[in-house]
Amino acid sequence: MAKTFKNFIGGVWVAPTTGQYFDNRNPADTTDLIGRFPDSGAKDVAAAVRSATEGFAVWSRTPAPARGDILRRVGDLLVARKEALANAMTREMGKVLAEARGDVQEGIDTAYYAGAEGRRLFGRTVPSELRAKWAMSYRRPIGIAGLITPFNFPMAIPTWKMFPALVCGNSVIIKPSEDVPHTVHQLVEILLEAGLPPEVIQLVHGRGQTVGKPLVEHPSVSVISFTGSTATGSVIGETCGRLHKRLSLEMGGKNAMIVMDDADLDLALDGVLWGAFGTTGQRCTATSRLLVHRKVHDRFVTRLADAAADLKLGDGRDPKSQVGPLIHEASRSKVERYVGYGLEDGATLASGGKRSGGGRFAHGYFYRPTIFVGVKPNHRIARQEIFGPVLSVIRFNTYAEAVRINNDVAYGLSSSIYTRNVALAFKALRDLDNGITYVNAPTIGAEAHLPFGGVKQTGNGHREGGWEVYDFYSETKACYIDYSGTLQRAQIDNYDH
Ligand code: UN1
Repeated sequence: MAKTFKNFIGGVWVAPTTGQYFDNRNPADTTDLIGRFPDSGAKDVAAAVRSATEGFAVWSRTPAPARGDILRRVGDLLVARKEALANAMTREMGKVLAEARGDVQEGIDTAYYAGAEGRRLFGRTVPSELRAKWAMSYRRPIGIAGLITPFNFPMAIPTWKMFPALVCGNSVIIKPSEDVPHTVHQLVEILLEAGLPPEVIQLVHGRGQTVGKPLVEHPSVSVISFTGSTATGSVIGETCGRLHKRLSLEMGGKNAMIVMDDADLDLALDGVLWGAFGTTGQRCTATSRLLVHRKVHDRFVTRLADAAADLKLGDGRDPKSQVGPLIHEASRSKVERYVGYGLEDGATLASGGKRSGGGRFAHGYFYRPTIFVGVKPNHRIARQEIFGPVLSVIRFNTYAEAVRINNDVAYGLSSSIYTRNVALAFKALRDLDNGITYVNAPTIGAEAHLPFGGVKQTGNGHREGGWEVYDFYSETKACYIDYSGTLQRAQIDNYDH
């Protein structure tokens, strides 16, 4: 009998008011039922908001260094349980174990960074334009933060949002993706064990329509952070605009790697295999377009197609597997649909292009790493996000053309260039219109202490991770202290003409 899980609301683990549950299954083997999780509704969200309001009253008055201490203990617990958490993550999400360990490590890095930030959270002290007057700013907590997280980084992305929100003094309501509820369940257990006051965190499982929507629409939730599709982000953006809520959106990508004719091709080959097929292509940062200079195109593409055909597909918990399954059947059907579009639009399959079924693949959502060559920049597979193991190769003639192709899509998350020319590398940092650019590394691999996010339809101007996210989760107050003992009128008494 699989375990039935609960929400965490009001400081206790509780069943959903709906009485409904959904199954969480292993995408590499759907006969493996991990557990039944609450299919909650608006009433559960309302109860979470009531509790988070009490949590905010306590937590916002707790000194920030003390809040940081709890995050540091969370980091210690994540370190101690890294292996078990990674195993459980692979079981519910499918990514290979080495990557699941990396995902937990990103949570650890985020915890220690947040822990230290509790002792900084800098404001600014600046001179006043008037005599005997002090001027400074400091950061205040905002209120309740509603966090909606995706399936592809079951630990890292929830921690990117939750830890800075908490260190800044906000209380949190999180709705994790219904594909990976178990990882966040364990994360909440760890937060409580580390000493977080229970009302400060609420976990409400369920679907976007029935939990995400009421969370975004609830007038008492002042901050929303969402990672997911651009279509859902638009709907959330409209709601938050109408209700004047602070909102951070992290959405799609169509990230390109550029291989110049002077590139180290061995390095570029390792890079593109990792960037395109790591996490089975299910990263916002995945390398989904490969732009190759015509002088090296044919030889590079031949090697690439052979190497991709050799990648070993399988259960992520098998140490021999290099590529795991997709998250669910809808996602595999989407990949199939796009492979169809690639062929219809006139591209040529160089590798993959089919499901892996039968035998040990019979009960999983496996799909072969797929490469299209002869792709034109206007093909659908070169413009739309697929979120699967499909790489579109485009041939180019000049650096300027590569930049144009890179920039001419709706998204702007990450990009990469392989070259031995230092001047060109710096030019690319200037010219590529993305939030993140890598030189001689693929489009994936962001580190927790730098800002993460993209331009154009990837985001709405905010960043996760790094120092910038602390601006997002805090309000700035400007403070003036006049100790002159007289009325001093700014802009007037100090300029008498
Ligand atoms: C994502 O793609 O959704 O940079 C997050 C990376 C990871 C995080 C990716 N550190 O690929």
